[in-house]
Amino acid sequence: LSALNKSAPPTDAKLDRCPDPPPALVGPLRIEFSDPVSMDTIRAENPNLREGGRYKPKDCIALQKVAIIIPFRNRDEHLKFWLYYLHPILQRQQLDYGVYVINQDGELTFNRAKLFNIGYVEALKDYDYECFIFSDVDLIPMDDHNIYKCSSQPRHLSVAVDKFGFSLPYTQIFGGVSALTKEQYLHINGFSNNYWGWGGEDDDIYKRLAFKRMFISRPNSIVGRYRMIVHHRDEKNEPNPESFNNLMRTLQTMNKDGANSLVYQIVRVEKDQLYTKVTVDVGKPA
Ligand code: NAG
Repeated sequence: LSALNKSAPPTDAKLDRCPDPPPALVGPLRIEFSDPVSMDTIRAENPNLREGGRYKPKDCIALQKVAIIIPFRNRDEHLKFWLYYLHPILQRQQLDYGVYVINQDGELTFNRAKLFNIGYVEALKDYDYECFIFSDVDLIPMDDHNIYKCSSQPRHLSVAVDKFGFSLPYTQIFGGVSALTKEQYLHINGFSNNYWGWGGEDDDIYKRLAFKRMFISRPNSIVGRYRMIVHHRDEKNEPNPESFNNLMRTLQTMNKDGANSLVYQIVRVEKDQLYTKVTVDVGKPA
């Protein structure tokens, strides 16, 4: 028996927790979108990913298990840049992570926050994630010290986007890229399912957090720099005329509109080396 024990391969239990901060970070990154990248190139450059866009460090135990949730429709070119830039960063950050692209099926009005709620549920079917990064597909961090993990307070990561002159457009903004632990997410009953079209759903999340007496943590505006891929407003994602009305009622509606009222249909689930893509029917405005 003791001979057997000696030859047993090392198990996870023998690994230490990964160091904080991660030792392989490089700092500022050059991000550009002039040359298109191919999926095969990205796959070849990320040989350590497992099916579904999953990764965990080999030599240490990751500090957090992180699901990255990307709401999506018809943005394949953006997704390629996102995967090309983010996978190497996330591996240097030594996270135990998975990438979930939540693809809204059909041509009806887009619903970003509902896609986030769906991503939360679908990711937890795979793994015991404890941190959720909610990210637009067109935002790429310019410094790998901007760690894609959660904090003791909800965290807003995209603090200095080039589109807004590398500064916050207003202090309560929670859109772009943000991070909530499972507990923080559940404490606010997830996000509203009732914001159809562009705008306001992120302000609703901010209000939920504020009503629950949480505050926003952020990296500084150097580490928090981002590039946004320039694009036109998508069809069927027009500015939502209801959003200001909805935002007046967040306090009254948040306990019945959110994670506890989420209804959707799965159309298909695809596992690629670089991501898990869940195509869903989110329905339409009531
Ligand atoms: C605000 C939008 C918000 C968006 C931000 C930055 C509303 C009520 N709020 O005006 O969703 O993230 O601009 O573009 O539309």
